[in-house]
Amino acid sequence: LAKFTWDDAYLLDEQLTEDERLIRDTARAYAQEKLAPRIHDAYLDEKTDRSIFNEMGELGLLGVTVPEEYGCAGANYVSYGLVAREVERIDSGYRSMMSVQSSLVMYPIHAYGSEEQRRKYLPKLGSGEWVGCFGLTEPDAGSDPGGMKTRAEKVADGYRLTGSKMWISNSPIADVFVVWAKSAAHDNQIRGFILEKGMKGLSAPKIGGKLSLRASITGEVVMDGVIVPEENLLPNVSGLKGPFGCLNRARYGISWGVMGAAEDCFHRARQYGLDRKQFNKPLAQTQLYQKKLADMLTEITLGLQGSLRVGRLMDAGKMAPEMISLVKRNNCGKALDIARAARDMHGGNGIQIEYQVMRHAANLETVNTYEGTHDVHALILGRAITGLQAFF
Ligand code: TGC
Ligand code: FAD
Repeated sequence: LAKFTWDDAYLLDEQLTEDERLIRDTARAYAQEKLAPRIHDAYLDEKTDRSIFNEMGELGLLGVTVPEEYGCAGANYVSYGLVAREVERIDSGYRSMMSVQSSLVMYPIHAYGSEEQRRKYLPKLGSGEWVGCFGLTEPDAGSDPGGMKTRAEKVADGYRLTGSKMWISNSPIADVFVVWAKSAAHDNQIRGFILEKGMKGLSAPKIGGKLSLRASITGEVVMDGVIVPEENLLPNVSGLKGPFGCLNRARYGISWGVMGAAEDCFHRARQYGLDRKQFNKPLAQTQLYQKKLADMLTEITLGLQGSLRVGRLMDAGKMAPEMISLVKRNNCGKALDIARAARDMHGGNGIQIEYQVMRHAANLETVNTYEGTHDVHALILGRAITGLQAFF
């Protein structure tokens, strides 16, 4: 009989290639040594450390799936997921910074951009010299991005963009803005545009007062007649499938990331239960405590296997978006449950920043909402199951 390993129940490690383990180990060492010591203050002070992009870039952790000819790692989607898991083990906000840059900014420039755009933007985004953001959501168009009001009108040599985007990760510190707008010159189809900091009429005020994801800066993107040159239009995609193609990658990464946060909560709850005694015995020696730990381990193990399977299918070119909805929805919901349970299992200490679990729980509230809410992914799956769409 094999020996059971409580922290890797289905031997995930063994299912990875040598290269995947190498990237995972790089991300883990960085996250533990450089990110973990910063999160306490960053979270309490609501401060985003810009240099994290440079550090991640130096280690090749930005745009890991973008080919090497653009200065990136050219790794597979399983590797990308493993990076997300290690970074989010520390904090969902740090993973957010990484995944927006990788999946929502570098991916569309690589997948839909011209060769000139790729050469101009990808190396600097990959190194962290430039920070990117992705503007899809608007104040009145969240779950329904097709209802966006941002408009692009044709003008001499380019387009004039007018509108505003809401809840945009990284925007106040961004150099590069991938923005989606309805373009009058293209039958009102949604098109992608690359905007740059400093363009006249472009601003990105910070959204303050967040009680979640406080280490990752979020803002608006306000476009007051911004003139964008023709060469900044993403030429190779049109319609909602453009932004959704990016979201597929980011949502998949999130499915791994949230399992990292859940693992951190599970490990902390286990250790807390072993260390703390009530009624003359460790909390971990009570049936209720053990049941909670068993539930956590079960969901984490199954969730990670689900993400690995979807990653393998993506790498084999066999991904359907519904596969991603399933694992994004399941893993976010389960991670949130696990973080809330871990908070409870820490008793009063659970509300303290030092014990980390309430920070994860607060973060996971956002992660369960962004990139398609838990319920929106249920409706995507419901549509695939029944052939009937229930959005409107
Ligand atoms: P629908 O009619 O379903 O589709 C319109 C067109 O898009 C295509 N499509 C996809 N293509 C690729 N991948 C997918 N996942 C796709 N889903 C749809 C579809 O084939 C169609 O193409 P065509 O050629 O026929 O026009 O569109 P709908 O308007 O009915 O959509 C409904 C719904 C709910 C599925 C969709 O709007 C949705 O997913 N809403 C959620 C919005 C969302 O996820 N927003 C995320 C914003 S970005 C963000 O949150 C970043 S946070 C990141 C961080 O900080 O980490
Ligand atoms: P709504 O769409 O108004 O939803 C509110 C509630 O109604 C939810 O429970 C939802 O499930 C439910 N609902 C909606 N439609 C239906 C329906 N048809 N049937 C049943 N229930 C429904 N966006 C970007 O473009 N780029 C970013 O970088 C980005 N970063 C973000 C960072 C943070 C911190 C946050 C909080 C959000 C971010 N977002 C970003 C926006 C995010 O994607 C949206 O918040 C999300 O898609 C939900 O949209 P909404 O907030 O407008 O909620």
